[in-house]
Formats: sequence, C-alpha cells, structure tokens
Amino acid sequence: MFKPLAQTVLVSLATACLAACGTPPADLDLSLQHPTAEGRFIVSMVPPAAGAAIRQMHAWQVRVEMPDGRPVQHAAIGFDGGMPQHGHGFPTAPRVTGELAPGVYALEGVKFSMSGWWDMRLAIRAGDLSDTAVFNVIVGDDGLRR
Ligand SMILES: [Cu+2]
Repeated sequence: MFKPLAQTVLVSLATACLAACGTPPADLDLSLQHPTAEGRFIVSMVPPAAGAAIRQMHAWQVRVEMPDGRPVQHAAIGFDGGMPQHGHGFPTAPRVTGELAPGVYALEGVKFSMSGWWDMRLAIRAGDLSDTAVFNVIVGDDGLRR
C-alpha cells in the first residue's frame, strides 16, 4: 500500500522544519532586563500584562535607565528583530512610538506570527550616548515561555 500523498507531504514538511527551523541554543539569554552592549544603559522589556499572545498584535514597554538608575528621557529608539533561525523579520513593523513616562517608551505593533525563537533588537540614542541591546524570547502557542 502507498501512503496517501497528503500524509507524505506533511511528514516531509515536518522533517524539513526540524532540520531548518532548529531548536534555540540551550544557553540563549532570555532575560528581559540587561545592560546594552556597551553598558551605557540598562534596558527592560515589559511584555503586555495580558501576555504576549501569539498571532495577535500587542504593545510592549521599553524602560531605559542609566547604570545608576536614573530614567533616560527623550531617547530615540530604533527597533528591528525577527526569527534568527528562519531569516525573517516581524510580520508587522514594530515601532517605538512615544515616551509614556520618564524613561518608559511604548513599543507598538509587536506580533509573533510563529512559535519559536524571536529576537528584539534596539538601537538607543539619548543625547551624546548611543548603544544597542538584543533581547531573546521564545514564543509558544500559549505565549511567552518564561
Ligand atoms: Cu519563523
């Protein structure tokens, strides 16, 4: 007996994804608060209180402080990110849209279209200082893995 074609195709796709999608590195840093690459700022990524449900649009907060804890106001924050193992970005164009309170910025338009490892990359400029930070999240069908 031959396997039904549909079943064969599904098995092939699953096998291809296992090979190409990979599993996230075991030592991936999933912390949502850490210093920027050069240590100029401390950044916290705050997911929506309702959780970052997959395949839904949500807003995060980005909190930026100096190493001594003072909030960093009037920063310009660029955003980029995607799935490092898949070579694609966000299905939306997440943007930092404004400062909600001193040092607290709104990141709007975040949507995870698939489960797996996503990175969120920030480029922060405030006055004469600029620095970058990368945050990793693992998204499952029930939201962020913690
Ligand atoms: Cu993907």
